[in-house]
Amino acid sequence: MSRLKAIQGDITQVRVDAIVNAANTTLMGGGGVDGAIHRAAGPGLYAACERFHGCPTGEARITSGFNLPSRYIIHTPGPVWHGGNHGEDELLANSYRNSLRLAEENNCHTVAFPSISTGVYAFPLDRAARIAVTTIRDFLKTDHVIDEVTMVCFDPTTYAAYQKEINK
Ligand code: AR6
Repeated sequence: MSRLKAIQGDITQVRVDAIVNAANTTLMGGGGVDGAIHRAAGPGLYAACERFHGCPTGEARITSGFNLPSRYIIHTPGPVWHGGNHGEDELLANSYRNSLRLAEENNCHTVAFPSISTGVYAFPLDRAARIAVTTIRDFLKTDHVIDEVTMVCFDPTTYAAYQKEINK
């Protein structure tokens, strides 16, 4: 059975060992999924994130899940789309890979991702889905900690793009 699946839903409601947040380099919250996660987790998350003093694009940091049903939140700033010739593909792959690495190090068996960079950061959806699915599958080949990765897609178009890529 595949260890990677896509569902449509709100990632703040999902109960897994770690959810990933599509953050920005300040890690101090924002709109989109980042805003939703901060609102649902409560003010403790803001205080925890403050201690990191930011995070470079493609890297990841982990905090507790605070008021969320999930145990941990992994924060990663994905790349802003600047046309595709500014290392965007590699940076997006780094966000997925470094998040999975932190999940593995923290003994997480179940991990949920939003569609990183395809909202405010304007990364083309089909290209992002291809990179996400390839990177997650490559990681899972050598990982023996993570049982299941779920792509939690907020809208039907995003869900269709990931579903198509997973079924290829
Ligand atoms: N659950 C799952 N997915 C969601 C949710 C949710 N509750 N809410 C939105 N999405 P975006 P980015 C989807 O813009 O492109 C923030 O301000 C959304 O529909 O949240 O990486 C940060 O602070 C889209 O499919 O993230 C950064 O400044 C996907 O999540 C910036 O936005 C990503 O959209 C990051 O931009």
